[in-house]
Amino acid sequence: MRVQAGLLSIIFVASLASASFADPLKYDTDKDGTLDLAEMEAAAAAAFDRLNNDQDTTLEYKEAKGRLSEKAFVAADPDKDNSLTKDEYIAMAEKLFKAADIENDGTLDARELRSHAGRALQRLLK
Ligand SMILES: [Ca+2]
Ligand SMILES: [Ca+2]
Ligand SMILES: [Ca+2]
Ligand SMILES: [Ca+2]
Repeated sequence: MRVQAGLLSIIFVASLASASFADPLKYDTDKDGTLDLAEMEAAAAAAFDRLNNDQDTTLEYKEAKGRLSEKAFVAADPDKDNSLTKDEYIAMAEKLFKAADIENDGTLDARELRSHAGRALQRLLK
């Protein structure tokens, strides 16, 4: 049992490591080394369409599962209809973008994308 638990924790650590080494700038479509707001919004809109399995106009919690916590989902849903429109999804991504933009220069570099807010943002763009 002890050996198995040790092995599991190694697998867990390995998967965390590979997640943090994923290219944080893959949404940098103009390849200038930073993610600007337009690039982020395009990535968020594309992610919304990918996640929206039933092809309606909103994302339900089960469709968004794994991308954001239940608390974040509620915070992103100001009209409290238990679903996120594309505008609500992008507005939430914008908030994280601004929180991650530590230098406040309107773009996110690789270091800012690795911040807590930057990583939360990346989960929304996947
Ligand atoms: Ca860019
Ligand atoms: Ca839906
Ligand atoms: Ca809503
Ligand atoms: Ca910045």
